Parts: sequence; structure tokens; C-alpha cells
Amino acid sequence: MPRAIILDCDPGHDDAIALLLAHGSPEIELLAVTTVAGNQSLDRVTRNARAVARVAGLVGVPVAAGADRPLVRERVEMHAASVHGESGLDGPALPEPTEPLDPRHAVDLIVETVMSRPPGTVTLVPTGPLTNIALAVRREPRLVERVRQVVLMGGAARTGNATPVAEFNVLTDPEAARVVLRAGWDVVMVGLDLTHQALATPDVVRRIADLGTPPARFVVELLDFFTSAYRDALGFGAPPVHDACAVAYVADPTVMTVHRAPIDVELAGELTTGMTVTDLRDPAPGDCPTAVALDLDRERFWDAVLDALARLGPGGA
Ligand SMILES: [Ca+2]
Repeated sequence: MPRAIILDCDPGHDDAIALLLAHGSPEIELLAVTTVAGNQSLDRVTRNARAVARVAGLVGVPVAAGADRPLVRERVEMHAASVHGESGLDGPALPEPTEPLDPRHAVDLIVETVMSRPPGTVTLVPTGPLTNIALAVRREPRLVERVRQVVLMGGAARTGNATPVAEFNVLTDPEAARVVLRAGWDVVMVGLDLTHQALATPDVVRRIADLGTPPARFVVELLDFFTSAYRDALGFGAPPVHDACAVAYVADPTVMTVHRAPIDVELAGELTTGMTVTDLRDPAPGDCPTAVALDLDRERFWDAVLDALARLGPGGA
């Protein structure tokens, strides 16, 4: 049985690859796509999500827009133009969306989707700031019991990217991250410790190019821009496709090692606001609901991405 997910995202180059992986993966049933301000403004990331949905051939899956700012913090300087460009998805020409935008707010779509499905069957996969997920669980507290798992891209047990200790998604809305990490549901934090092992090296880009399909070409154009941006802005030799890692975990949890550990978020540090403080001392308490991803099987990860892209075929799956 494929695992049903809601992808809550802010495309974003790696969000786009995460969406393509989710739709192309036979292990995943994509129930809905929701968007949140993060890498760019809500309008831009929503437009981007719908354009990627068209590239993927995603039809009949609702796409809804959510929060346009963090719960508490100001919007200023929250966008990541240095790595994603002014559009949030610079590089390829973006097609006009063909599917209508769902009129519901993302939070309503998340709540309605989870509550209408059997208990324990829907996994939330947030790959942007956690604003929508925090609002959803406040709106409908029964989500805590109802969802199967929250597999989020964000945070870092060790080294950050937006600051020495904070990762971008969590730093953008740390109060939302605290709500999500303290809710009591099963959370897997797929953070920078893991995602910095998922580097789209030139050999990977070549393998994707060799598929020769329009979705594969789209990904190559994304990765060409992302490679330059990560090199120029952050000094990386190859860009990490962060968000695809969270989807890959849902499709096959054995593609990475996951360590149960208490995780909380610093909200008022003089130097450490947005840090996901992760207690890696063993053993974790028996009832600890949070876990952190640590080691990636790179070969199987990229095989899964390639397989999914191949399944999308020339015009999407
Ligand atoms: Ca993202």
C-alpha cells in the first residue's frame, strides 16, 4: 500500500524535486500540495508549485495556498533569493499552470484531508517553514492522534545554514517549529545533517539528463541554476536537494538511518535563535516522539529519484 502524504512546500528548487519524486514514486500517494511563504513570497511559491505540478503531470490533486508570513516574526528578509533567485525557482522556463488553485486555505485543506481519511494513514511532509502545520494542529488538535507521522525537512542537530546553528526553514518561523516539535506526534526531522549528503554532483545531473524526458530536462535546468547559486552563495561544490530527502524517507525509510532524540527549538537565544537543540545523548527516553535523520544511503537515494523521474515519462505520470 502506498503511503499517503500531504506535501507542504515553498518551491524552491529542492521542493520542486521533492514534488516530482513524490508524484513519480510508486510508494507514495500524493493527496494534496499546500504552500507557505518561505523561499519566496506566498504568491510566487504558489505559482511555482502549480507550474511544477504541470511539469509532473499532476492532475486532480488539490493545490492550496497557506500562510503568507510566520506566526510571530516579521516577514522582512525571510526570503532566500540568493539560492533560489527572484522567482523562487530561477533557471527553467515555468509553464502556465493548467490545474485550478484550490479555493480553500492550506490549513483547511490539511485538516479536511487528514480527518476524512482513516486514522494513522496520512503523513505530513513539510518542506518549508512550519507555519501551516502549526496552524493546522492548533485548528484541529485531533490531528496529533490522526496523522501517521510528520516527516519534515528542516533543522539541524549540528551545523546550521542560515546562521552557524540555525537552518533556514526553522529560523524563518521558529515558533511554528516549536509547536510542531512539541505537539507529541511522531516527528522525523530530516535536517541538514542528512540533506548535506544528498548532493546533486555532476554525475547525478548527467544521469538525469540521460533520461531525456521533459520532466528530466526541467530538473537539469533547476540543478544548473541551483549548482551555481550554491557555489556562489555558500561555497558548495554541488547543491544539496534537501526537500527530496524527506519524501525519499517516506517512500523507503531504510534509505537513511534515523536516531530517536529529544528535539526543541531555541526561541530567544542571543546567538542561537532558530537552533534545533537535539539531545543525542543515549538513550533517548522511551516515549520520545521525535527523531533525527543522520546517515543517507546516497546510491539508493539517487536511484529512487531517477526511478521516479523515469516513471513520470515524457508528459508526467
Ligand atoms: Ca523548501
